[in-house]
Amino acid sequence: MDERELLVYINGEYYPKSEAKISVFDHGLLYGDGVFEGIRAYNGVVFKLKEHIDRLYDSAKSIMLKIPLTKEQMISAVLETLRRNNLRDAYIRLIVTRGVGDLGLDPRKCFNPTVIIITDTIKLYSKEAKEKGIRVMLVWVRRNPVDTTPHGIKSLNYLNSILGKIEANMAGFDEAICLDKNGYISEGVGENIFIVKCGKLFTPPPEAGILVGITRSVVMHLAEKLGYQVIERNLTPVDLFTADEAFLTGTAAEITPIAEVNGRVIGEGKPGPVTQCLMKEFEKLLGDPNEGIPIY
Ligand code: PXG
Repeated sequence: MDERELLVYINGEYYPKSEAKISVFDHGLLYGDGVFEGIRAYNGVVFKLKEHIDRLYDSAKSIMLKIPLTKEQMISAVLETLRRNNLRDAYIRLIVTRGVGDLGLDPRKCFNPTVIIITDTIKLYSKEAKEKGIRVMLVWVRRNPVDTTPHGIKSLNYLNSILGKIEANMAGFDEAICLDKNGYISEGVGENIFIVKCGKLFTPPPEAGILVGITRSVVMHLAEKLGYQVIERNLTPVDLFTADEAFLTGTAAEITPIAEVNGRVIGEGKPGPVTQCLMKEFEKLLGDPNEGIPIY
């Protein structure tokens, strides 16, 4: 074993990255039958860890997957994985699959869920994206409606997002924005969206097929604390084209300004004052022990 290799938690054991493997009969692989969370640690504090764990267990409950650890045990396992890897700033991927079964899709054949905790050091969005804003594209693929495989369950089925991402990649855009089945703005492929109009914030409601992001909730509270009105309502593509400002939120994206949508310049084509103010205030929360759980 290479001593510098990161350790990955699988079902209570720690494996060096190159030996961290699961069965090809795992239904997470065969059917996307499982749930996950993407979490970050900043300066020794896992940001909103409890909220992410709650969402993981809610996702698991929705698909009738019983996680074989209590929430407290799961939190301890995440912190222990970070400590074993000596990480203070990290990206954490927590995955629970249905586990090993046979080649039929019946989940009753899977007796032991697979629990995986990966901790790594990836930088997810560029400094330039934050400073200049990104160019996004409204894509043809509609967000899964709430009565299909909804994004409210953070499951291993991300093909809907990947199709959106491919369209944006092919057309040379930085990110994709998806519409819901009624043609309203839903979300990015792994981010929520906000617009600013006349000093008020607007963001699509859960009915638009979104994942109710933890960053979205943090930003909504932050904005209200700063005196901005925040309104959850359906937004049309025209609302987005004509916004004064727009930005994405997410664990990876944090707050990322949008400069352009399908060729329409948003506002001045650079991060606007409300977005900049929120970015600055958001930054202050990162690494604050009151905003998460300390690793050490
Ligand atoms: N919508 C979807 C569909 C997501 O997957 C968000 C919104 C934002 O939610 P949070 O809770 O993170 O504010 C997500 C989150 C990645 C990556 O590697 C994606 C997410 C989280 C972390 C990493 O692309 N998606």
